[in-house]
Amino acid sequence: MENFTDNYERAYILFPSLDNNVFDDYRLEEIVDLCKSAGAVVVGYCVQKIKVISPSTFMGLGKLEEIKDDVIQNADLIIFDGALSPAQSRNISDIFDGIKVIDRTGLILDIFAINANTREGKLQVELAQLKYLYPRLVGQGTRLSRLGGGIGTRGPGETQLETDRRHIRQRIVNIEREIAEISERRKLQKDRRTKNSVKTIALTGYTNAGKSSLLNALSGSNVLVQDKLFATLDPSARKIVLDDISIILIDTVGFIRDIPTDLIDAFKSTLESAVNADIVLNVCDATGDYLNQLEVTEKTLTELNCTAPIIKVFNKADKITDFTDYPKSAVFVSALTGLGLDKLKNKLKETLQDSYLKCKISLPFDKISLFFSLTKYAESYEISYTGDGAVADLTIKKINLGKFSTLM
Ligand SMILES: Nc1nc2c(ncn2[C@@H]2O[C@H](COP(=O)(O)OP(=O)(O)OP(=O)(O)O)[C@@H](O)[C@H]2O)c(=O)[nH]1
Ligand SMILES: [Mg+2]
Repeated sequence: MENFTDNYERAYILFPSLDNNVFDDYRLEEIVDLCKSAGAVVVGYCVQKIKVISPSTFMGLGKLEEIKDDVIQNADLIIFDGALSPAQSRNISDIFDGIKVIDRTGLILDIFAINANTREGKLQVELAQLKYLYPRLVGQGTRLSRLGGGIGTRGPGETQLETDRRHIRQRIVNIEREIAEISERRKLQKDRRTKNSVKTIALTGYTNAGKSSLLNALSGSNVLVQDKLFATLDPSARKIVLDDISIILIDTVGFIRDIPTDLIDAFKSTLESAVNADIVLNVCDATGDYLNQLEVTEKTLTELNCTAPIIKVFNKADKITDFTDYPKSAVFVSALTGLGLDKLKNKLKETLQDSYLKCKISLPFDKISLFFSLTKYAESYEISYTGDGAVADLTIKKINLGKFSTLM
């Protein structure tokens, strides 16, 4: 299927095609890209339509027996594009003479472990891995340590894998505490930004859609861009000025369908600071299966309680010639050629202006203390006292209008 060298692990993909997981070219391309990003080369794949999931091996035994010789001869590991229980993964491994079996979550966690750079990023990945491994350690014996390196073994070291579950629980607690501290520090920074009324715009979206490229194109900087899934793990921020408005652009980790929940949980604090931005961009790859990409990102943003206005940005428009079937509300851009960037900037300015409201409220004396308890929801305010109370000049986000309704 592809040239490879001795440095690559040879992966054979098993793809169970269920009603909610129908096999198509995009899915094949995606799982092949995930393998590549983890440093493996795909030597073959097998798709099986599945009506009833086998509790012991997920896919049918007959099918697995059929490909057995091919897999044993040509592959170093099996990548299963789905979620396996620890027992299923052991049983499949046994059919193929003890070959390493990694499921989709294990594969994604592995890529994250390779790409984490900062202390927080590393902690978040370790947390997700430990939560994933924890139930898998029962009755594993030496199995995990026998794997001897490569995909599925990166991240927490061998010694940690071998220690008992209590140790892991303790480590989870410690990591969670440390992440909370880092997140608290970030919150302080954010409060400072809000005070200085710097606006924030988060670039979220499907992995490899071009979020980092767009950050570079908009800010003239040079953050890492790669044709790899999950190249960005640690959020980076860049300042830009649009007319007179100072804006911080935040690049974030990409999303993917069937993203492991442990991973979203582990990255929650970083992601939350992004989705609390003034505007969130849902960047998708206009050359890919963009409807799925939009949906996955929107679903994840909802799970993260994102309340910011979301702008759909279709990147890689330099490769599109027919724009007819795309959603009407989309903004087309190319981070590569600069196409559409002016339009996007205008849209950002409009949305920023639209999302704020200036108003004047008259406050009788008995409402003044209530007003002060609500000022945390205001972007800025000025109060002047009159004979029968006070008048407040407020700038607030439209979404916070309801908070002040008892005063109006
Ligand atoms: N043709 C074309 N390619 C682009 C464009 N923008 C980005 N790319 C390519 O798409 C790939 C992914 O770009 P990134 O900016 O790393 O994507 P990302 O969304 O940050 O990806 P992750 O951080 O891995 O989630 C790279 O190979 C880019 O060169 C574009 O406008 N047009
Ligand atoms: Mg990126």
